[in-house]
Amino acid sequence: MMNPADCRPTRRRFVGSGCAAVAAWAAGPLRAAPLPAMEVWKSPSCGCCRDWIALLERDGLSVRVHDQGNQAARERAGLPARYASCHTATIGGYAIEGHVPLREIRRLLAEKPAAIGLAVAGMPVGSPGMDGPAYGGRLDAYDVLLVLRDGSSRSYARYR
Ligand SMILES: [Cu+2]
Repeated sequence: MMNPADCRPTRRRFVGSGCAAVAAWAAGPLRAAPLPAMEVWKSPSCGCCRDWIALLERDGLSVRVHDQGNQAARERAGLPARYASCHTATIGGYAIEGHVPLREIRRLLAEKPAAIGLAVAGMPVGSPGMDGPAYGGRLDAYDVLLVLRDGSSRSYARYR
């Protein structure tokens, strides 16, 4: 690893590719970076969907909401029904099903795996938008699943 100090601008008009690598390393994959806009499909009456969207907007995400239910959007994304939750979103070419934390959305967009997207199946209490005083501070265990293009999945993050 070269010393980041070596990447200061010099009299030369370009910096070596090693400097780009150092800059990427210094930024880190989880650092807050501008994210693409998100679209969300949900039923008009879904309160926990609204709470999840409010958390994302609070963290600076731009969200466009479609109050048309989410089954068609889930099918369009190619997400098998076993991953179903109350809302389906798209961002940066990926599908996001259910109460997925922003942390894993950022990681997904940084790592860009070959996948359909992320899912938190069902509506586990304690996930973002399913938390707070209304739930008595209960925290159920859940996994954020990375859903691969063949419909299989693997755990991308575990909350315990
Ligand atoms: Cu929900």
